[in-house]
Amino acid sequence: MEREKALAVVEKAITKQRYQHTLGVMETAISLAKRYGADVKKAELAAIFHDYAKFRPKDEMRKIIIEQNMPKDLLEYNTELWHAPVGAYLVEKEVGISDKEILDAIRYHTSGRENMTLLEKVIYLADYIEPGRSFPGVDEVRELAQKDLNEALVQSISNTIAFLMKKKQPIYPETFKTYNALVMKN
Ligand code: DGI
Ligand code: FE
Ligand code: FE
Ligand code: FE
Repeated sequence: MEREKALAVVEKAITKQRYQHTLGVMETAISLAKRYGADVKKAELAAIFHDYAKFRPKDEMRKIIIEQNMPKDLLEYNTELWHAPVGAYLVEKEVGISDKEILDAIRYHTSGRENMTLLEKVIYLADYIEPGRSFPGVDEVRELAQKDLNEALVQSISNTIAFLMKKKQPIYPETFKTYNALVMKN
């Protein structure tokens, strides 16, 4: 699918502000893909659609998680986690993208997972460091992203976990698994 077509589709599904974020993720993902040798076209499409389901009604997302046999523990954790796997499902069903690598990059963009592919890492990181983000510590991750993809990823996941813990939010086990897998490899 061409970029312009993809952007037109996603623009209708999300808010203006989220669309600006999406453009930032797209540019950042393309640049990271070039730097680290990921498929640039797949990175572009995965970035464009990564937050496709962000504004779906919770009831619709809950139904899809149950009916499509997605991990049931998702339902016990923050609803913010849902748009990633539900997005992968809807992008295939409604947009017609069937490339598994692209769909997995969408599916795991919020929690990550053990043994992430290069494309999944690129999308996870692009989502965290796109120019519109202003998390504490994001500039450090931006600098790391120029040097070492895995180092940058560890730092971004560590920041996210620390942020959630500070707010006394539950941490989805997959998020911890992602973190452990990355630090145990280093
Ligand atoms: O959709 P975005 O805002 O671009 O970013 P995202 O999909 O990476 O994350 C969405 C939200 O999910 C963000 O506010 C942090 C939250 N989140 C990520 N991992 C976990 C989590 N929330 C909980 N409770 N547990 C997690 O493991
Ligand atoms: Fe997201
Ligand atoms: Fe993220
Ligand atoms: Fe995002």
